[in-house]
Amino acid sequence: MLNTKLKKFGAIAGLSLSLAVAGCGQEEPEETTSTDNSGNNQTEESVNVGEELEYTITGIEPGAGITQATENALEEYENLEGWNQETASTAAMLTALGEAIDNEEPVIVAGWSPHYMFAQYDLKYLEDPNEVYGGVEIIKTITRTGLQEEMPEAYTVLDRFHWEAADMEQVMLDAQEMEFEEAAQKWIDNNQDKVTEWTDGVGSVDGTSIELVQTPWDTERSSGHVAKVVLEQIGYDVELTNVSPSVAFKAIAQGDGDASLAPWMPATHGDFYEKYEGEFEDLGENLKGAKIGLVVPSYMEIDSIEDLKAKE
Ligand code: PBE
Repeated sequence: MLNTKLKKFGAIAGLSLSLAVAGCGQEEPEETTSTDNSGNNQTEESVNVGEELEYTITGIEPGAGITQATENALEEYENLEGWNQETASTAAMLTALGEAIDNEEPVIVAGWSPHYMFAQYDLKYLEDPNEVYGGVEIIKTITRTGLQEEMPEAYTVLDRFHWEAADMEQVMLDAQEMEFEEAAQKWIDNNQDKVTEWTDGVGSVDGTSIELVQTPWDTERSSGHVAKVVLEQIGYDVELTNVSPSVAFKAIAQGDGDASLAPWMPATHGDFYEKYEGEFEDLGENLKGAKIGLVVPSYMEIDSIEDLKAKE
């Protein structure tokens, strides 16, 4: 299923489908590119990946769900003994990934899809036999309790809001060249049939304020801005707030925010979901077929987290 979604992205982005397949880690490992005369065989090279990387995985923001998942992976995989995660920002991770690829060097990053990194580079997810990163993730919509009674129009639209990974990817791609608001408007203009399904029979309101809480990644900026524009079309005054995932759940649980389209489940934000369960309303998925995990360039010979070697 994920494969199909990624393939669609490949098609939309006008890029080779093999990129999408590589993104799922199903490509055969490539031949060694090493040309030295040391007689290194593949096994020895895999051993050296840890040394070359100084046993470091390049993570993203400290508050991301995937950052915690990577900490869990470092605990759960015995072969990751002595490894650590370096956190900074998504931008820094993408820079490190791009630089490593420019130099054909090894790199291991915390990655996720939908994301244009899979269209831009030839990448693969490392297999995760312990399922620390879950399998396939979904993205959910949650609201504060009481929203249905107080803002039934918004509630209905948010409840109906669902789209495909390819839709989100289109907004993410366009937002590379324009503001998210414009990219969202463009998607809405091109997908009137879907938007009409969400708004069909919903009455308009007169400037009621509503606050959507999102997390600061392009995936959620996309869904957040599309929801904002659609709600504005029916008369809401929409504020979009960017916070970390834990704060997003807390804000909705406390009623400080009205709704969020940002929770990734079950693995990415499962801990936050459980912490506040019962204090918010779960409107179900708004997107299927997301994924998080450790991502490497396809030219690396490792295929699984278990191929990494513990620090001696
Ligand atoms: N992400 C993108 C977020 C959720 C959306 C996977 C980087 C996270 O890990 O919290």
